[in-house]
Amino acid sequence: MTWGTIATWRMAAEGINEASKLLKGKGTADDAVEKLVKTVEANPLYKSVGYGGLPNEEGVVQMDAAFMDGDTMAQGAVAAIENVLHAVSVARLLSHQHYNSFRVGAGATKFAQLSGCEMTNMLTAKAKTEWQEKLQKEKNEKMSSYNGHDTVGAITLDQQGSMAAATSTSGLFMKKDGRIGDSPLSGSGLYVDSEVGGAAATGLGEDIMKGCLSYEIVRKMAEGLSPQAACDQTVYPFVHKLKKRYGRVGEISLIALNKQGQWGIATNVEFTFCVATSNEEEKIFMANPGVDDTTVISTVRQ
Ligand code: SD4
Repeated sequence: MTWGTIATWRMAAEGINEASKLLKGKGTADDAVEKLVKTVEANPLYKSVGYGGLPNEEGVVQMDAAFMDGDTMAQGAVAAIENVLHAVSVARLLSHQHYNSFRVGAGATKFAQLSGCEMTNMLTAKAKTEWQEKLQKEKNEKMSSYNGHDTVGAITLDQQGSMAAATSTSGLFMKKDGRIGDSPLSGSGLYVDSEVGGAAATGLGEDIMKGCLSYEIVRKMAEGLSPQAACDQTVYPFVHKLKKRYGRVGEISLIALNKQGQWGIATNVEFTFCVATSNEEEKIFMANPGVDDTTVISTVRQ
């Protein structure tokens, strides 16, 4: 039976491996996507997700995460949550609630605590040093704060035909206190419908939100486009539109998977991502914007 999973950035490779094991063994898309994202969150080497994530301007790690079940359309999300090891699991718990399913700041952190989620100081010594150095540099050089950011976004399809999507990020390094990106927002950071497919985003949240790009890709797949065509025909026209009408555009990369296990991707910067399906071995790929609004994809040597 068909199964598949795709996730943003090469940092998801280990998570893709974990999710694949579950999906091969007839595990659920929901469990697989949570496991995938948790694997990235737990790794202190990744500076933009979970433990070891870089903090905001005030030295506090504030995370955004979301979870969506493509069968029921149930969604849960947290934003600017602090001191919780697995923000994605908090989002999944919230997705079981009809009310109060998207919580921010202290309320989100309180919910995690009361639900028995593992709480920990997410600021590692390494991330703190990097933050202090950045503060110093900014004082001296007046640099732009907005760099050092990669969200893990993932989509899964299980052998029963169910799909799920999830995201998790510590957002932009040196962001303002309480700044929230696209990652926890339905339709922007992620969207999935088991009868069609799913999509997830990474890049500059402020710009991704302007286009509700994940929803738009799923909508185009529902009209019959392949995941690749849906990504190309959503991301590149939107990048041109923003350049023309807003004057500039940040980094935008989207991944998609449909219910047949086919995948697609579009990006306006060099971007790595990981895929495994019942037809294809686990692989890390690199994508670049090509000519005529297409995407050039190559395999990364592992
Ligand atoms: C955000 N989209 O908070 C996230 C950051 C990110 O690659 O994905 N960067 O805006």
